[in-house]
Amino acid sequence: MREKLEQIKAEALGQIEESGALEKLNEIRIRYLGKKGELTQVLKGMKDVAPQDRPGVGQMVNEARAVIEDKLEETRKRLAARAREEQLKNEEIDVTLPARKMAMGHSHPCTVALEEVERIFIGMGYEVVEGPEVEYDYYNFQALNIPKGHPARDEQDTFYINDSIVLRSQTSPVQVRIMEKQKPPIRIIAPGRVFRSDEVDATHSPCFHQVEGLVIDKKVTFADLKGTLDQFAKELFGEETRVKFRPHHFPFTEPSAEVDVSCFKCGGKGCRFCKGSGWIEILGCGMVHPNVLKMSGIDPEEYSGFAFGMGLERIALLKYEIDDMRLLYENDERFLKQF
Ligand code: 2NL
Repeated sequence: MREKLEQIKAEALGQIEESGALEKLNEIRIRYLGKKGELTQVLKGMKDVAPQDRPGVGQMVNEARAVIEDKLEETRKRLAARAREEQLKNEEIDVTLPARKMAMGHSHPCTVALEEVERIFIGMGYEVVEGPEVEYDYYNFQALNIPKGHPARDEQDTFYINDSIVLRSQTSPVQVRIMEKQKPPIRIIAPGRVFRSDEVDATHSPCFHQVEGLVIDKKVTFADLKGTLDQFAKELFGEETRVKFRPHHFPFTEPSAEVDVSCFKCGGKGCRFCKGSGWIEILGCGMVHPNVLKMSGIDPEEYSGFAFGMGLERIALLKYEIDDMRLLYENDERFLKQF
């Protein structure tokens, strides 16, 4: 038995010595130390050993195993170090190669348009305010002179959460909340997401963005409104831009108007972009209705104000000459990275 073990040990050590490759080492480990390996076979033959000799043989097997394991480990380390050295010698790193380009994101065209609008109004002394997207019917409609049963409520095709709560269909409720809280003068813009139950097409989406503005002070007139929006249009579309106020109706302003700007493509002569008219509609506005002031606790005898509202997507589409709103929402990088 002893000779047999010595023989196995010598054989194993010899093979390890000659192995020369890491993969070979594993084969050797299995051959000698594995479940069906040579040393295990010896242990299985223990039943033929005289009982008094068994402890001695067991100890010899363990010693042989330890010696083989040590040799395996030592050889593994040596071979691994050699392989690494080889690799370092053969691999060339060209530090002069140009770096891989980083994929850089940038702002969405709507964000760029919003920041531009904000910059212009902040420059005129306005403050940017935000408010809830889920709103009470009271702030979205009633406080804006749109009582229950008013046709404007159907027109707007609102998402109702329940009888008294809606997804806001405009950002005016943000401004109503400010009027309730803050004594004039008020000079704010309220940008944000709004919701209407519209079918998706080139110019509609059930969720889009608005920027509304509100100014309230003593002796604010329609002339202030005109001057403000004239300045805004010039900053947004260019110094040569002219504005035109067309009479309109909104329940929350009186008088009300829609505002067109002279086409910045053709200068007003008429082209495909402005559909031949020379004008492009950009927003709605008016003098805040006395009922609206009263409901929020502002005395219409003492104060007056103007308000306006624009669709942000519409501004972005115009600015970047995009002809379909859906492109703004599809998040196709090939489209977005053009702006
Ligand atoms: C449009 C027109 C408008 C307003 C919004 C407003 C807000 C308050 C009081 C009075 Cl708190 N008016 N907002 C006024 C006129 C027009 O939006 O076409 N928006 C896309």
